[in-house]
Amino acid sequence: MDWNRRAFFFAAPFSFSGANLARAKPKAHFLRISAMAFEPPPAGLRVGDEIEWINSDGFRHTATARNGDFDLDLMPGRRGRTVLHRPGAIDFYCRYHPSMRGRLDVRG
Ligand SMILES: [Cu+2]
Repeated sequence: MDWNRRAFFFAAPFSFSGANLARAKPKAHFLRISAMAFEPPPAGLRVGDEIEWINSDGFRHTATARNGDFDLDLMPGRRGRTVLHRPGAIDFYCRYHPSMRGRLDVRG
């Protein structure tokens, strides 16, 4: 067995595991803010994924995690990204309008 064949032989069980590859690849999700509200949070969030927050409203808003994981301040028309670092439920709100809130459910 030459070196190339041997490398293929050992790598194959991992490279053909499509489910593991799909799970390892982080995704970007979008969460829009408009009409003084966060749109419903995306489903299927996983650790390592990103949320892109889009402020489509005419007012300044924040996306602020109650657990301190993120705090984005977004002027009207601006967007920003946060990364999900840990599993669990993350409650978020807007610091300027505390009645605006939502929850991200992040799986490990
Ligand atoms: Cu706000």
